[in-house]
Formats: sequence, C-alpha cells, structure tokens
Amino acid sequence: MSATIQSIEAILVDIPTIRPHKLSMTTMGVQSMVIVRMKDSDGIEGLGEATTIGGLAYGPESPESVKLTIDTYFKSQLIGQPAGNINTLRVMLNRSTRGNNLAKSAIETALLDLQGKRLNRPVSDLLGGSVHQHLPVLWTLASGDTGKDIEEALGLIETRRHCDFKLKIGSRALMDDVRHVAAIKDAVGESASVRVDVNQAWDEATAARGMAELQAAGIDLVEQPTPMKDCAALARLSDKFHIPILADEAVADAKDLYNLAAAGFSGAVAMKIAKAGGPIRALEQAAVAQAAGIGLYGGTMLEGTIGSAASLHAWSTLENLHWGTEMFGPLLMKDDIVATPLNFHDNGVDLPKGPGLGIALDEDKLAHYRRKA
Ligand code: MUC
Ligand code: MG
Repeated sequence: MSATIQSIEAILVDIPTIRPHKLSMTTMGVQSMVIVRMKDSDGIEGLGEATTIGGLAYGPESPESVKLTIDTYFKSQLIGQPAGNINTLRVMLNRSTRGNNLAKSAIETALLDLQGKRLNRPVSDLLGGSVHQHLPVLWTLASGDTGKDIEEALGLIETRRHCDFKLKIGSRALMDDVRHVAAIKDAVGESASVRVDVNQAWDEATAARGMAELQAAGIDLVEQPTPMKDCAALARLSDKFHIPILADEAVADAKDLYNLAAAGFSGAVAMKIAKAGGPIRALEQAAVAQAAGIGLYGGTMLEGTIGSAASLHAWSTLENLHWGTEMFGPLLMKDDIVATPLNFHDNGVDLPKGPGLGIALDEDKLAHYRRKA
C-alpha cells in the first residue's frame, strides 16, 4: 500500500532582518515564516514554507492566517490521503478552498519535498528536470538611506555576491525617489542593472512621469508601478514607454497573466510560488508568458531557505529567465533554521542538490526561532 500522510505541523518562525527593509507600504524588521512539516506513514518528512512581506500591509494572507488555514481546514482533508499523488491533493484543496495561495504553496512544496525524498530525486526532476544548476540573483537595496544603499551595493559588487539591484521606491515624493535612484545608478555604473519596485504606490499619471524620469536615469525595469487591479493602466504604460514593466502583484497565476497579455500588456512577469499557490502552479505562468512574448523573472516573497529552494527548483527548469531571479531572501535574515544554507556566489546561487528540496532543518535553530506564544 502506498504511504499516506500521517501528520502536518505548521510552525510560525520569526527571524530579524539584517537591517530595516523599507517598502512602499511598510518597513520590515523581522521576517515571519510558516514552516510546514509533513510526515508520511513511512516516517519520511516533507518541508514547505509560506511567507509574505509586511503581513496585512501587503496582502490579505498573514503568517498567522496561513497557519490557521492549514491547521483548521487543510489538515483534516490531507491526513490519511495517499501522499504520492500531488495533483489529486492540489485539486482537492482548490475545490474546497478559494484563494489562500500562500497556504496552498506551503502544502504543495511539502508534498513535492516528500515525493522527491521517497523517489530519491530532486524536486526539479519531478518538474521535468533542471536546465540550470546556478541561477542569477539580484539584491534589493531598501535601507531607506541613499548613502547606505550605495555603500551596500559597492560591497556586494566587489565580492561578486550580486551585480544587479532592485530599489524599493514609492513611499516618498516622486522626485525624491528619482534623485535617490539616479544617485545609486550613477554610483554602481553601467555594468550593474538597476531596477525599481514601486509596489503599486503610484497612480497612472504619477507612473507616467516616473517612468519618463527613470528611463532618462538609465533604469532597466519598473516593477508594479500602479495598483494591482488596474490592468488597463499597466497595459497603457507598457505601450507608452521603452523601459519595460515587470508585473508583480497584478499577476498571481496563469489566468491573470493571460488577461493582462490580452489587455495589451508587454514586458515581464514576476513568478512567485506564494502568489500562484505552489511551484507547479507558478510554472503554469511560464507557459503563458512564453506564448505571449512576455519575459520571465523568478520572484520572491522574501522566503527563507525552504521557500527559496522550492522556487529555485521550479525556475531551474526554465530555459530562459530573461530578468534572472531575486531569490536572496535567506541573506536578508540574520540567521537561518536549516543545517546547510544555500550557496550564494558569482552573482547567483547554486540549485541545492540531493533528494527533495535538498534542505534539512537545524532543529536547535528552529526551536530557538519558533514563536513561543
Ligand atoms: C516584491 O514586491 O517584489 C522582493 C524583493 C523584495 O525586496 O521584496 C520582494 C517583494
Ligand atoms: Mg514586487
């Protein structure tokens, strides 16, 4: 008889960030993750993670609500089911529960890790096989201070940890942001790609002016300048400017991307396992993007090592990641809960090896950082 799911634990973990991470809607000083431990009847354990940025200031799911969804609604449906048929379990959860994609992503990841460990194959093999073993990773400059950001960027270029940068803007007046961005672009020079993420903070008129200024300053990409539901604005802006737009919050899954492309959007899309509901569903976007001529980018919700590894296994299966990835989440945190961290070097990161995600927990660290109350 095939192994069945025996237990699922959803653990809240809080790890401080290495510095304040200033986004347009909030400033993060700690990253809260939900770590899923799923055991089957053979005693094999699968790991998953759900993470978001800035809690409810960012989106409708919080780490606490993800834990509640898993504990109260998903556990009872999954326990006792055969662990090996991931698609059947995904369909079951999608039928019983609308939305809650962060929680679904953690579960889908744990099922993939479990299956990979049982078959002794990496998760990337379950997704068709990796095309890349080393993936490019940019870094986000978001200290809130131009001088500190420049110092941080120059240090990272020097050590070849990162050569491309994303700046978080949108909380200040437009021209203050433009001056901040232009000063950083000036300091890092031609060879570094500098992009900005506005996290929906501008209306269309502000975005039009901002895009013109950023294009003149040599910025390569503008991420989600306008509110997520305003697809028409994103399409109009992409038509008006040469500087490409990266759709982030506007696109959770393949259907969103299809609708955006049908509205006339051109540019690129940030795929995220958290937005889509798991690595398998995130890759569905890649097929739509490729068909529509939209560029691909491996996005993060600032996941720790488990969520970042799951994303890397998915992105590694794609021939072209036109804009690389931003899987640097673990480096933004002061510490880690895994035994062997990801290997960041040469402006990128290695795809972890070994069965499943290729990640093992450090039980002492997990005990230290798990939420007590
Ligand atoms: C986002 O909105 O893209 C990715 C990098 C970062 O600093 O924040 C995230 C989320
Ligand atoms: Mg973004």
